[in-house]
Amino acid sequence: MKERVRWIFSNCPKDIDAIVVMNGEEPLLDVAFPYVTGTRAGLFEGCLGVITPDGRSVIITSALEETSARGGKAEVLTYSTAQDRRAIATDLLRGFRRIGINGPGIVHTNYLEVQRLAPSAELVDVGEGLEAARMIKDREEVGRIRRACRIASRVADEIPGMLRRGMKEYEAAAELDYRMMRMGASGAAFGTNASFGASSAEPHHGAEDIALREGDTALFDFGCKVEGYCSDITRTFFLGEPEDWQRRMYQVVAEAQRAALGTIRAGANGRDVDAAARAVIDASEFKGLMVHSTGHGLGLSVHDGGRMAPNHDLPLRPGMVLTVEPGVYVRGKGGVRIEDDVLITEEGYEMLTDADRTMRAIP
Ligand SMILES: [Mn+2]
Repeated sequence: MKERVRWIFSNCPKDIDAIVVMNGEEPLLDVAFPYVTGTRAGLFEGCLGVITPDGRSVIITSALEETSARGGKAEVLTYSTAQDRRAIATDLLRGFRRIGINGPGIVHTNYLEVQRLAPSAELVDVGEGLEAARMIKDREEVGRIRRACRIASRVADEIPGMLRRGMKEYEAAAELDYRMMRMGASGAAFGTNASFGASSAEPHHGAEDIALREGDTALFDFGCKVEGYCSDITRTFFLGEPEDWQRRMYQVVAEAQRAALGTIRAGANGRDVDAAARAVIDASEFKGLMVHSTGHGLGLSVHDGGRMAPNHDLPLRPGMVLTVEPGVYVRGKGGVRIEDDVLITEEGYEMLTDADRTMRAIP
């Protein structure tokens, strides 16, 4: 944990005396909280996580979550009353002149609370530093993502055998979530997307009361969490023999993904990976129909900082985990996306999701 804490401070302005993270009420939990405290379970609503540049990591918690807190890697200070909590926190924060807070993750009332607990300190938003630190995963983080990717991949491979004509999108989504949890995931990483027919042309469709029909393009974008860490995969299938345009759409997207993967290595830039994928699509009859970026960072959050997009500077470094997900969307008809998760290495990348990605027609 000391190494993690020092790594965080090395990504933040030099003159920060401490960083304080706080969760709001669920679902307004800050993923920086488990990151800086090393906790795996617990909500810690209203608790304080405090780290200092010497590598110290402390959780101030009530007895309610003391056991969860002790399962993590931080020192635990337990309070019994609100007065007690204030005394412990004030004491811990005393003497700090500049305290970092995670701007994108802290709710307003908690921000005011930190200011009350350390009235003479200046609060500095270190959100960018925390995000930069989180972009590079350590071995333990990669291990959790790897397990989440393995589960999502096995479930992706089960989809062809699971699909039935007339099945509703929400039934398929529920089935995917259930199967991921049966394999040990703590839950879905985000609202599972099962899109049939025209729905598959909406990149962020959810799962609705729409039935699977002959000739449909069926797109599934889903992932799970393992000890807080996410996977994110997309596979697209065809119900019955695909028409020529569907077949072409799949071939072009698959080629775009191969082109993107071919450029990935430490030292490359995310915008060039994006350009490689986009060039394949824009040279085809589907020109201009990839309406999103090629990939994004993945970790404690599904969009964990960093994007591979046009004109977006993202130097790739070993330890980053990114999605590679080109897609083509023909409005009103259907879309194809193929998404995998990769770990950037010195030599290139390691594919973390290994589900079959050949074109599959469901008979
Ligand atoms: Mn996805």
